Amino acid sequence: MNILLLSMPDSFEHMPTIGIRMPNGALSSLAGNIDPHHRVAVADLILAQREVRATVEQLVREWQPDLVGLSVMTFQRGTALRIIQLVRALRPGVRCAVGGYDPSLAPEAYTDPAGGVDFIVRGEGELTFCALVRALERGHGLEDVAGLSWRAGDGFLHNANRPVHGLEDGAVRLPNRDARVLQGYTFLGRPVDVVETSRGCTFDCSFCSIIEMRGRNFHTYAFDRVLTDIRDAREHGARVIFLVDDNITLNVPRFEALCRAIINAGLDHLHYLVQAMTSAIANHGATLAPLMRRAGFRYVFLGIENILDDDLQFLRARAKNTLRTNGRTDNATITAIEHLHRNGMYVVGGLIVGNPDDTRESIEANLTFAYRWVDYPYIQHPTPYPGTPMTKEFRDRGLIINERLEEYDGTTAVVRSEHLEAEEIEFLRWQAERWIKVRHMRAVLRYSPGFVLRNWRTMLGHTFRGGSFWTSLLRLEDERRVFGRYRAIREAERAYLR
Ligand code: B12
Ligand code: SF4
Repeated sequence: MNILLLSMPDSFEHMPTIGIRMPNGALSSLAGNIDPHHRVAVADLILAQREVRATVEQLVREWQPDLVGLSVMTFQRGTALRIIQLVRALRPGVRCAVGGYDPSLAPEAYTDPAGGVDFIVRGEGELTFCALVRALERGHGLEDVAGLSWRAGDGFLHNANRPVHGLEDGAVRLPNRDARVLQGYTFLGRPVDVVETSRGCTFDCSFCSIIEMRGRNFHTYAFDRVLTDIRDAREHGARVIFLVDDNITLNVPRFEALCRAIINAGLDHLHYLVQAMTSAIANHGATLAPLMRRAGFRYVFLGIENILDDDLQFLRARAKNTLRTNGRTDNATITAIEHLHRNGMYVVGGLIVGNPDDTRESIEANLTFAYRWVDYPYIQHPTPYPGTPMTKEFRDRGLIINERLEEYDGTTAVVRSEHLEAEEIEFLRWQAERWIKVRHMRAVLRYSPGFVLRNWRTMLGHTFRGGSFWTSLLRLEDERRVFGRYRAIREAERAYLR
């Protein structure tokens, strides 16, 4: 069978494609887990963001797919459905499957017969997709494929859920990177790849989709497998590895052992990026942070979420931001950042502003904090993704003001607070964080001089689109007018499939 797997081209504000284009880890993992006699191609459309139509046309012509699979986040839903229409027009007999967070958490959005979706893979995909492909190939019924929803006539049947898979038994095989057919993955000019060492998390932050997706659990791959995967990524050209685990810092002794394993395996010449909890770094940073640095970690995404206690309570993120000292508990953020900085790592600061009770002052307190402490801002607005507890609260309080899902990209404020309009919240964030990004360019210059010398104009242009660095610096133009133009540009950018 010919199978074409696609990830969506839609990107968001903090990942300008000039500097960051990551492979989608799900697709290469799916490709590695179907039977090897199938012909499979993986195409990350982020690599062809401005030529989506031409790229899809060419891929369909070249691969003549019998089955197309799309990986979809909520803000990418519209693009995914448009791509399915295009694929169907090009190849009428093709069958289309969708998977990932959005189809798993909002399957009803994909069941309209006009949408063109034949199969929805809910939750973890490797075993379900493999079983689906086998059943299609052999002409078997689909009733027994756990985790699958499928079109039957004009309706959709939803099979039982597939239990979350323990990764320890080796049933999920390594990703197949040879299946990738587009080139150009980059992290600030260095080739990048993604590797998983674990899945799941036992916390229950109210904004996070993961709990609804897979429940509260944590499963790990054996280190041998992880190191083989890293070597494979390196052999495919990667010099930077993003460990995409949901929460690798859930088990700190294991994470420390992983750092040692990376060093002992001689894989510490690569650079690593990772997401971490502030409490884990703050409470264990004295030993963990030096080890991370020795293993090659350079950028750490810290889930700070908010520096104010009331907001942390709303986000249910207090426990993971707690520092314990002599029986006292404090906010862990500054201690965590200090450990990372002392060991030469950059902090990507994940903050969420615009929560229901936020005022101008509470948002400004977070932005000022980010300016003081964070190297690169990853400041977002709370976004009501399907199935999260936070979504229910925003809906119950009547605070959702925008239902256009393509704008649910994290940096468009689609909810207001009790005290501020959504647009004002977004303006405050936009206005503040451009300067943190500009400041970080010096560090990027040290990290990747050639890349910055080639691209600094485009990078600056992206950060200040709608206006310009100089007019903003010298305050030559009304910031609100520039913000209006920025929003118009952003809106136009979202038409990925022209
Ligand atoms: C790593 C990661 C990223 C990386 C992405 C790297 C990459 N290119 O893949 C970065 C940092 C770039 C990123 C950015 C964003 N992310 Co992100 N990210 C994650 C994270 C931590 C892990 C995803 C991952 O790779 N897992 C490993 C793979 C193997 O698992 P998987 O993706 O779940 O795929 C499995 C199944 O879903 C399924 N599957 C997936 N696709 C398909 C397709 C088919 C055909 C089939 C059959 C099955 C299938 O099978 C896979 C294997 O089991 C998750 C979850 C979390 N804890 O926060 C969030 C998450 C996916 N991100 C999310 C979001 C919203 C974003 C952003 C918009 C920013 C933001 N607001 O947080 C941006 C947008 C990215 C962009 N395109 O510009 C949301 C999605 C919510 C939703 N309902 O859509 C999540 C769930 C976090 C959350 N907020 O709850 N992200
Ligand atoms: S700690 Fe991270 S992965 Fe776990 S529930 Fe919270 S945001 Fe999600």
